[in-house]
Amino acid sequence: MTAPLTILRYPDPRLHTVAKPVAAVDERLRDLIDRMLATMYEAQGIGLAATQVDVHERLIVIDVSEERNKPLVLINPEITWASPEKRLGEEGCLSVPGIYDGVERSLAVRVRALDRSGQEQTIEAEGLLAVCIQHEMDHLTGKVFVEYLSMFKRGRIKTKMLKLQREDERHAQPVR
Ligand code: GNR
Ligand code: NI
Repeated sequence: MTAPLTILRYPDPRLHTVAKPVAAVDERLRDLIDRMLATMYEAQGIGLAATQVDVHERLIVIDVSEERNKPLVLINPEITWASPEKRLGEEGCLSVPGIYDGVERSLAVRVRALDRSGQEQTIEAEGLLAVCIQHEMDHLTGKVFVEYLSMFKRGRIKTKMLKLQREDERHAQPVR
């Protein structure tokens, strides 16, 4: 059984936690990976960082394939190179549902990480994968993409998210 996890929503302060390195690639970690993948696929996202499910370890899952069948697992990822050339692209985040805005990112990155068997892998990425890797790496250091936007836009987003949250709570009254 791979039960999906709850995704933290901005402005939850736990999204600003800095993740610690994963200590061991073991059964516990592989179970967490499977649950994160299930969570990402269910939410129809292209990536998910452990921070978003309130686990503060350096772990990311990604799938940018159309067919949703090419999972990438990055454990203790480090960006070893980022192209100086940048590009403004539209981003969204499962922790900030319904909000999309432009963020400048490196066009290409090289990332070194362990895979789910604990083997070191190096990934060279460009396009959507490069954007996604940079977005997920930010989550691991407690950064959400809206922090790149103006204070004005961020304030508006925060208000909208809190309102949405209150509405959710109102609709989720237990039946008695
Ligand atoms: O599903 C997601 N889509 C997306 C689109 C553009 C740039 C980044 C992303 S990542 C996001 C999933 C997510 O919130 N990952 O942290
Ligand atoms: Ni995100």
